[in-house]
Amino acid sequence: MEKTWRWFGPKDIISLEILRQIGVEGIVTSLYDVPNGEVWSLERVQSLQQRIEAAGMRWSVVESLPVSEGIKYASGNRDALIDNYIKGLEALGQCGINTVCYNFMPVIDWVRTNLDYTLEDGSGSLYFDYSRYAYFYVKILGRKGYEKDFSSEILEKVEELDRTMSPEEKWGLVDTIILKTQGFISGNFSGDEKEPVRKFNDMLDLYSGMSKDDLRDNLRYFLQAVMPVCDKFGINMCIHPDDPPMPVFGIPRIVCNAEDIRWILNAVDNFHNGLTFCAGSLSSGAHNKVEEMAREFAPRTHFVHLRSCTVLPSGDFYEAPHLDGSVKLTNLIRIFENEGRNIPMRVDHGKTLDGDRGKAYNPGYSFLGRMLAFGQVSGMIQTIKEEESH
Ligand code: DNO
Repeated sequence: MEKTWRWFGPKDIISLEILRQIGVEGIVTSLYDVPNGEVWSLERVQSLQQRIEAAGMRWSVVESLPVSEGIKYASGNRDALIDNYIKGLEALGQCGINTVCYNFMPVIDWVRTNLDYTLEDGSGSLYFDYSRYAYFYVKILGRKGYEKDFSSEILEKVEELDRTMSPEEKWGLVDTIILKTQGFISGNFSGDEKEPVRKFNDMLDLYSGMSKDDLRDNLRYFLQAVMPVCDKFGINMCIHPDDPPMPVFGIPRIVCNAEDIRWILNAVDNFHNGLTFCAGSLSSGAHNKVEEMAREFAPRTHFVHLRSCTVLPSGDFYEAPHLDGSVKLTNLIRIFENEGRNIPMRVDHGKTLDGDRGKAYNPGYSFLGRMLAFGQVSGMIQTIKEEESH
């Protein structure tokens, strides 16, 4: 596997130089300042690529070339948005950057409710609390029709939270779920959104009445449109699983389990229509047998995120340290090494260690914590490669 690292561009406080020193071979990044839906020009792609190459690495993966909301809900201008996307792929193709990660999660990308959960050793991690998620959905957004999505037990907890949470805690949930986790990923929300709740609700309304099959049709439409340019330049599109892998806020999600992934790969049966195997996202759903899925989908996996979660009986989960968690990363590495395609992998998030606290890192993207995980995973890869060469 190729050892890569998610770097947030020239504004990232982690330098390319230090990444080279810790053994990073390839960079995973994006043109973070190009608004979602606008064209990525050849000049912009080239200039970032040159900067990465000058530091002795290569731009291995784009994460993400974001798919505009209008493509996901099939707005009147979706063909124009797809054309812009294709132009971006052409620019990347001309530069030989051929792994493109994207997602098809409507409105909101990943969801967490606590960005400073303390692990037993005192370091920090990220947590998803089912009742707080439900509280945000029912009481803060004030959506209708939520009853079918929750057990009576969860709904009771929502009422209890409503009685006990302070206004600061309530605002903290908005800040975490919308601003802090969505703000840095070139998605639908910026970190300084003025009316985040209203915007969130307006966007959810765009999907009212949409079924899982409708969303699948829109993904197939998009994939069929981009495959010709992918075939031309050898670009591997790799869809990121939904995180967490379940429908949220009453709208469908279509990359939650093995059956969903099978559907996507078959709907457009082309090697260039592939998967980001994000073990972190998949393992946050107790229904996913992550190792089996890796075995089944390895031939169409073009990018790997290594990490796993600990899921609690309530459905809450937290991001486990890379040596713990429900999935043995060594087993995954063996499966992907077997493909013989030097598939890029990055460690997916890392713990927050003491020296990381107070620094302006994006949630999950600490330096020391990720470096620790990167070192651990590099050791695993090296050992497996050596074993296999015997
Ligand atoms: C969060 C990330 C996601 C991911 C996108 C890919 O940490 O894993 O935001 O980058 O879903 O499109």
